[in-house]
Amino acid sequence: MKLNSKKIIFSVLLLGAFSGCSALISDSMIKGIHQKMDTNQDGYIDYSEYLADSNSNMEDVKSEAKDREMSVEEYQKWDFNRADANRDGKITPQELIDLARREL
Ligand SMILES: [Ca+2]
Ligand SMILES: [Ca+2]
Repeated sequence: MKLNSKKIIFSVLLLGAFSGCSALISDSMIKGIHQKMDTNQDGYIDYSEYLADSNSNMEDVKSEAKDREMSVEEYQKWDFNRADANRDGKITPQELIDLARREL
């Protein structure tokens, strides 16, 4: 399947937990993905947790970064900030749900 821009969050932020069928994503599924990425289970995804997930999908991250003419590092910061709507350095389940609703 060719990735399109609307699938980017799931190809990068959520890949591994998920494969396609964005129309079927429910809030509870997004919460489940959030829980999986929140490895220390404090209720937030911080940048290091995001990076751990992102770095495990490096081939996809590289191609997404290349499409945007960004370095991998720039792309990861941009991608994290996109989800972190209030810029407090932590992604809440609600921020992830809002992002999915916005981008899908
Ligand atoms: Ca956490
Ligand atoms: Ca936040």
